[in-house]
Amino acid sequence: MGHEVQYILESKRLVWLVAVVFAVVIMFQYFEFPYGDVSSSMFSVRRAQPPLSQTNQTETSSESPKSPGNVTIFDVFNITEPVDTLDKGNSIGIEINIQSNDSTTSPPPSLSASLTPPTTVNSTAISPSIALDNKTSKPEVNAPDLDPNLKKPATSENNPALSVGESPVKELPPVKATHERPIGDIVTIADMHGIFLHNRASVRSMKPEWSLMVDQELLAAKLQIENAPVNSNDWALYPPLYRNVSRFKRSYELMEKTLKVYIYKEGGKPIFHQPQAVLSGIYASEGWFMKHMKESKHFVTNNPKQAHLFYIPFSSRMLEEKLYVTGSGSRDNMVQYLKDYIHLIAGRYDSWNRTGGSDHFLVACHDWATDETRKSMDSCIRALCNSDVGREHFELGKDVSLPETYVRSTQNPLRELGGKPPSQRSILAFFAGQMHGDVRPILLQHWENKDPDMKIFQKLPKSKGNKNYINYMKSSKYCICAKGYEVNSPRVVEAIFHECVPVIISDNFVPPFFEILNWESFAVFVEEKDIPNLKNILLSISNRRYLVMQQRVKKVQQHFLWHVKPVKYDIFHMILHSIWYNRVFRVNPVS
Ligand SMILES: *[C@@H]1O[C@H](CO)[C@@H](O)[C@H](O)[C@H]1NC(C)=O
Ligand SMILES: *[C@@H]1O[C@H](CO)[C@@H](O)[C@H](O)[C@H]1NC(C)=O
Ligand SMILES: *[C@@H]1O[C@H](CO)[C@@H](O)[C@H](O)[C@H]1NC(C)=O
Ligand SMILES: *[C@@H]1O[C@H](CO)[C@@H](O)[C@H](O)[C@H]1NC(C)=O
Ligand SMILES: *[C@@H]1O[C@H](CO)[C@@H](O)[C@H](O)[C@H]1NC(C)=O
Ligand SMILES: *[C@@H]1O[C@H](CO)[C@@H](O)[C@H](O)[C@H]1NC(C)=O
Ligand SMILES: CC(=O)N[C@H]1CO[C@H](CO)[C@@H](O)[C@@H]1O
Repeated sequence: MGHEVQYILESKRLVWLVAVVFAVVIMFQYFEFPYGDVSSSMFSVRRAQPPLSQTNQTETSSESPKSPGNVTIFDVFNITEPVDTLDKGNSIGIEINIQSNDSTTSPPPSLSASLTPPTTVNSTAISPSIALDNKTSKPEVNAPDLDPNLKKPATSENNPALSVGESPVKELPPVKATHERPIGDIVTIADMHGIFLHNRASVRSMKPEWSLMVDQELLAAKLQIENAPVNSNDWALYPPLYRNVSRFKRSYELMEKTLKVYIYKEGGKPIFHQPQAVLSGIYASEGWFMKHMKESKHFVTNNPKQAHLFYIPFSSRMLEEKLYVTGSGSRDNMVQYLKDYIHLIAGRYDSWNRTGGSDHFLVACHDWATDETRKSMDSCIRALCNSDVGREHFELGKDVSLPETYVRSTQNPLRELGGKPPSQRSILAFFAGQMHGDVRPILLQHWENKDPDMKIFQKLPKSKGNKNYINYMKSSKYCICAKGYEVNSPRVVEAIFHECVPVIISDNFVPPFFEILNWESFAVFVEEKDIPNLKNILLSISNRRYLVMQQRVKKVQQHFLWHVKPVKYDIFHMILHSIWYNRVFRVNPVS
């Protein structure tokens, strides 16, 4: 009970915080920028709220809000390159959609809350770092028995029947009892922007116990990123995809120039140091990252004193594979294993104690990793697929959302890349998957066999190489990425892989590379409660807007691809970059 009260108090603080950030951003935007990327994304999530009456496109931004009294939705279309399929006369830079005060459209709760500061204003109450969940009690171990057959490694190579995004290994029922959140208490992507900015501005790593050169280098990098030259963009980076392309470009350059990573040698195989074990299936991100990191001559240093980051090279998938006692419902031994490891390296190297672990990182894709690493590695930068900012302890601005990628061919991770051109995408929306979690049954209940435009299925029948599933992805306009047991799903990257616009239905999910990418410019976010309106929401997106998003999906694709040998701006470098970026912005040198 006390816990709940605590929780509600936290929520109020958050709402107020978001209000403050919102107001500041609006003012900033209003006075400084014709089109601020932050505020546009803060608003544009509401695009998903149907029914919206959209005005015709307007040539100028003169219809900016004169007061926050009327909710305005900005939608920035800055098409710097011609989009072949767009009508020629319409290549304007900015499109403004104004949300009418249509009585059927009640303002979304969090938005109206943002606009009306709560009377219980207490700025001292804002906690320095917002981690929404406050699990004071140990997660209750209360797992349904797991089918041992479901625990075989997800090697699609030898199991062609294994369905994309439907790996039986993947979505094991949660071991912990779910922490029920009050209804409606969700963190939307707009809220996430606010939390991120707040944490960025206010949360620092522990001050190092003693100073090293690397601290100065990081500080210098931070200054250079903050003062990144504008208009020196790389042709390979399409500005609308990014929160701030200039900063990203500068930060990426500095990473290439500066970053050194020390990889601990300790740790036995196969849990540590054996990436080959996890190169296919839905946890492949952690395996591929480990492989590329260990093979990198460019980034790896053998001198801990020269390292800006320290990698803890374990696989959360192998941890589960080797240590989880089927049917036990307990993760205690896995948690202990990691704790012992940290104890070992903290005793052997002074690097851990110097910063309390805040320059250490891990990359883990198993659902359980978020919880397993919560205690012993809380100070580390954790790249996690299960990036749940609601139920799990995922700290925006410190932790990194790791893309979950389903790799079918270890030899050729790019097999089946791409999809049909927009004009040949005849299906409005597609989903197929097992009924994991509580969102998918609702999706199916509303849309399975209800509407010919909505291809919403349970698990598809087996087909060789999963052709059936892939063909749907290649020929649909929108691919529905509904959460399973946890917020993450390989569908998000699969959709991008097949050039299908992702529709993310997973409240509290922090999408990959959140620090860098302006997700709302190429993906649609639909709140779980809006599933009944899904079709209207999708139909309310104009064809023009769809074409723009689809083109952006193609442009952002490079950041989500694994290559046998890493290439610039690919997923390996993006993961490393997000870790670097969070390290740089939290640097706290000895004064
Ligand atoms: C809000 O919109 C209404 C109609 O849409 C308009 O009459 C009113 O003047 C607007 N208020 C402000 C402050 O812009
Ligand atoms: C579009 O963005 C480019 C830079 O990204 C800028 O130079 C140009 O003025 C923008 N166009 C519009 C119409 O805002
Ligand atoms: C603000 O909150 C702090 C602690 O929560 C409390 O001590 C203080 O009295 C509050 N101030 C106001 C003005 O509410
Ligand atoms: C989390 O709960 C603990 C114990 O109740 C409390 O001391 C702590 O302040 C809480 N943290 C937040 C952020 O509410
Ligand atoms: C991007 O960041 C640079 C460097 O901090 C800044 O000068 C520029 O105004 C930012 N651009 C936008 C659109 O916020
Ligand atoms: C780091 O701190 C721990 C706990 O204080 C201590 O046991 C350990 O010996 C320290 N490590 C080193 C290398 O001094
Ligand atoms: C180009 C365009 O979308 N025009 C529309 C503007 O709005 C009117 C009424 O809302 C429509 O009838 C036009 O088709």
